[in-house]
Parts: sequence; structure tokens; C-alpha cells
Amino acid sequence: MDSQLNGGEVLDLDVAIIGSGFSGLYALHKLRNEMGLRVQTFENALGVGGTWYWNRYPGARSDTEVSAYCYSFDRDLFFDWTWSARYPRQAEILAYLNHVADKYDLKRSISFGTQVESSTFDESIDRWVLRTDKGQTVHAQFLVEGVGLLSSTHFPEFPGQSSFVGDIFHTARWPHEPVDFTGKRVGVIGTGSSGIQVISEIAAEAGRLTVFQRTPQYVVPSQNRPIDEQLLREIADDYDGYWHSVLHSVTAFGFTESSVPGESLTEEEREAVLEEAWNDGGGFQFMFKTFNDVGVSRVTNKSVTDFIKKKIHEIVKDPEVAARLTPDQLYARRPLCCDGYYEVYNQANVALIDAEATPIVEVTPHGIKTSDGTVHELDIIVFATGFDAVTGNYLKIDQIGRGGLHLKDKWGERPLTHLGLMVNGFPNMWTLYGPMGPFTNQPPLHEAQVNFAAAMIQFVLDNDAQTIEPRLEAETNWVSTCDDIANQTLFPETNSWINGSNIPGKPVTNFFYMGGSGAYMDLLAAAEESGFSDFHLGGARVSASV
Ligand code: NA7
Repeated sequence: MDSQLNGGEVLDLDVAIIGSGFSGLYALHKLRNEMGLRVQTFENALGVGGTWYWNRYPGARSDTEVSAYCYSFDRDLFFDWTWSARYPRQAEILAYLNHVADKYDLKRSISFGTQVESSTFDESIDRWVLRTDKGQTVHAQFLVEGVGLLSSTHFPEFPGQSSFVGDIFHTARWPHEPVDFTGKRVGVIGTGSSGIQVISEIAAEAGRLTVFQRTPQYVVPSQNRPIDEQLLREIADDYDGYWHSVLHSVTAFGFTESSVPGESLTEEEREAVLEEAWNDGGGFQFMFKTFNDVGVSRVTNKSVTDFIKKKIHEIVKDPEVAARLTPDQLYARRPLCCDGYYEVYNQANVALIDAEATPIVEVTPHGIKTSDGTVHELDIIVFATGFDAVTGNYLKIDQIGRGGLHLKDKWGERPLTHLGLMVNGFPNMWTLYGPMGPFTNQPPLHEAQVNFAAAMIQFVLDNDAQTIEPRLEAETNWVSTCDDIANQTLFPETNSWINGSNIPGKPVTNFFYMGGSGAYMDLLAAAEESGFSDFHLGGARVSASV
């Protein structure tokens, strides 16, 4: 199939996929190569990789151990690829994803540089009708959306921003050509995962680095190093068992979570565990491998925050700067890790601005003005301001389901899905790692969700049916289950992209299933075993579950 359609042509497909990141690439392989369906992928970028295509900023790397941040579906693929470290850089992950696309001959079915502008379910033909910015019309029975959890950028516009005479970059829309920071006065706005990585990397290069920090963050070292050879031997000895254990853990990050409540230990015992975790590295390990109640117990959570606060004051020599870097919130945001982050603030060329006490009020032609009237003179401004997460990219596409229902209206107050994967009123449409999906390491869950979607598609085909969609009651129950679980944790008490509070005007609510990967896998298995009884099969000649 020609991967670059001409304008005006109508393409008739079994499956249209949107996105060629981790999830979209695997969906294409599964549905086209394994199931023999007619599939075409539409990709906004000029290459594969999704997140790893766009986030080329200096210092960008995975902070998930790569032995679980990769595909599992082909043992040969796993062992044929050699990673340089546990937490590889962006370029290495992008090279891996290109290798995957080439190995399984995926690129010929991807329309690059093509934005899907709308997708409408035409009830008269039971098909999705997609329109692209290239003027193409696509008919597809099934629509699989792998548009990215963290992809739609949050790029605030401060007054006067267009007058800035230097360069402005967003970490998630980084240029392909290297940016030279040598001797430059650089301002970084934001201290989330992207901010701490870019700050740690460019501090050595920039003439002067000014960090605009609104909310201080807890950052632990990643202690990056080569992948443990012993781990690779264990994976080789029991490949399927390893991936089964990843998927049936709580977080799917490739380590065994602690089963010990911090509350059951003394303060000294907790501190010893935390010291060991600090020296071993990893943000998710720090939250989940230390104790099993960091996210639910205030006692344990306080031990963790006290420990990191102490480390900040040990590392950062200027007590005032250390105080400014010290959070006063719970350890209940997305956990961060980065080697050498706090150490950066001991450098003479690095300044930390408290952008909560003195917010940015304006961008002037030559810098950033804060509310105390100071103009911080800059040659380059880096926005590390994050994403309109989880729902942002779904709502960029004008998606219209049954009865003319727009997804943006259906999700006006909050996103609604069943299993984080399908939406009532939007038949034959899968939202990979979409809202109300599991809060876990993504790649293993992408595969699981694609396999589940593939099984549903096969179910529709086997039953000679036209459509499948979740029953409204199932969707309602799922969302309230997700909320019940989230409300038992401390996560709703902090503000971040996890609950939508980082985007002005966005509903602040729960966006995740926090019941764990293993429980989620059991739910997917039960749904399949039940003959997808939570779903309505439409247009079936042989009735299976109507
Ligand atoms: P994050 O984690 O959402 O961080 C964004 C940062 O930008 C955060 O420090 C924000 O401060 C700051 N920010 C956002 N808007 C502003 C304005 N208007 N003024 C000042 N500061 C601002 O995004 P990342 O890209 O770092 O990481 C997102 C996820 O991607 C990450 O968790 C990984 O899963 C991968 P705030 O904290 O809101 O006060």
C-alpha cells in the first residue's frame, strides 16, 4: 500500500492507526504482520518514535530501567539489541524504535507528516471516516489511537514573549540541529522530569544558567550504570517468566516492589532502607521498592520527604538555595530521578529563581521579568513546561462518535473510558494508554493493550459483526472504581499533570487506574474469558454477546 496518499483519494482500511510511538508501532506489527489486516498508520512527525522523536533536548533519557522499557513480543529482538546503560539517552531509544520499524518493515505503512484532523463514526456504514491535513479521506472499520500520554505540549505564552530577540525552545519540540549553549545566558522554565534533565546537562556548557522554579521537586539520583549482566542472564533463562513477572507486578517497572509497610518499621530502619535506595538509584524504585505504603501512608511518606530534604541540605552548599530547592509537599507526584541535579546549584554560573514567590510576569526583548521587577537577561529560553497530558492529544483531533457526540463534550467534565481503552458511543475505537488506564511503566502495558484490542477485533470478525463498544454501565463502573482506588492514595493531594492541574482550565480530576499492572492484566484476561461481556457487539449475524 502506498504510504503517501495523494489528496482527494479515499483509502479503505480495516484499521487506521494514529501514532507511531511505542504503542502505535506494535499495533501496526500486530494487526498488519500477524493478523493480515489492511492497516495504515498516520503520524504527525516525519519519523517514528513518538515521545522519543520529539523530546531531543540535551539530557533527555529514559528514567525507567530499559530492560523493562522495551518490547517483549520477540525474544530475538530483545537479545539482538544492546543498550549502553540502564537509562539510555533519547538518541539510543529512537535508534531502537527505528530498528524495530525496519526489522518488521513497518515504515511502508506509515503516512509521515500527516495530522489526522477529524475522525467521525459514520453509523450508516459502521466505519470511521478520518480526514487528514493533507486532504485525505480514510474509511476504516477499526481505529487504534496511540497518540501519547505525554505528547501535546504545554507551552505557556507570557506577555511580551514574541518580542524576545533570542531563541525560545520547548523541550518536547526540540530542533534536530544541536543548540550551542556555550557561553550563553540560558533561562530554563520548569523543574519536572524534562527540566531537571536539561538543567543537569547544560549547566556545564552555559555561560550563565537561570532556573525558574515554581514548585520544588523531590529528585533522587538515577545512579546510571550498565545493565546488570546477572539480570540479563536471568531474563535469558526464563524470558516468558520475566515478562510475566513485569506485567504482574504493581508498576511493571521490572523490579519487585516492596511488600513491607514503612509504618511497620522504626524511623532508623526506614532511613537505612532509604539510604540503600538512594545509593542504588531510580525514582520509581525510591517510591515503590522501598516500602509498600509510600503512596498511602502519611507516616512513611514523611520519612521519605524528610530523608530527601536532608540530602538536599547536605548536597547544596548555600543554605538559602537549599531551602529554595526543598519541597514542602507530599512525595506523591510522578517520582523523579537524575544524576547530579542538586549538585548543579553549587556551580557559580547557576542561579535559582523562586518563580512561586516572584512569578514570571513578562518576557522582554532581552530576558524574563519577574514580579519583583528584576529582568533576568537571557540569550536562550528553554520551556520545560510539560504537557497537556493524558487527554491532550485525543482532544486535538475532532472526534465524533454515535449521534454526533463530540469526544470533547463527552469528556468535558472528565475523561470517561472502559479499562482506559474504549469509550461508550465511540465504537471500534481504542485509546492506547488513554485516560483511566493503568498508572505504570508504559511499553509492557502498550503490548498488553494492543493484544487485547487485537483480540477484540478478531472477536468482531469471528462473529461476522460490525462493531464493538463498551456498555455505558461498564464504563461508569470502571471510572468509579478508578476514582475509589485513587482516593485511597495521597496522589490527589498534590498538583501535577497526573490530575490535570498543570493546565489552566482543564478539569482537575483522576485520570488513572491505580490498582496496579497485575490487577489490570487480570481484568483484561477476565474480560476476554467472559467473551467481552462488558461490551456490546453490533451488527452480528451470529449473536455472541448482544
Ligand atoms: P512537568 O512534570 O509537568 O513539569 C513542568 C514544569 O514546568 C513544572 O516545574 C511546572 O511548575 C513548570 N511550569 C509549567 N507552567 C509554568 C509557568 N507558567 N510558569 C512557571 N513554571 C511553569 O513536565 P515534564 O516535561 O518535566 O515532564 C512530564 C512527564 O513527561 C514526566 O513526568 C515524565 O513522565 C515524562 P509546577 O510544578 O506546575 O509549579
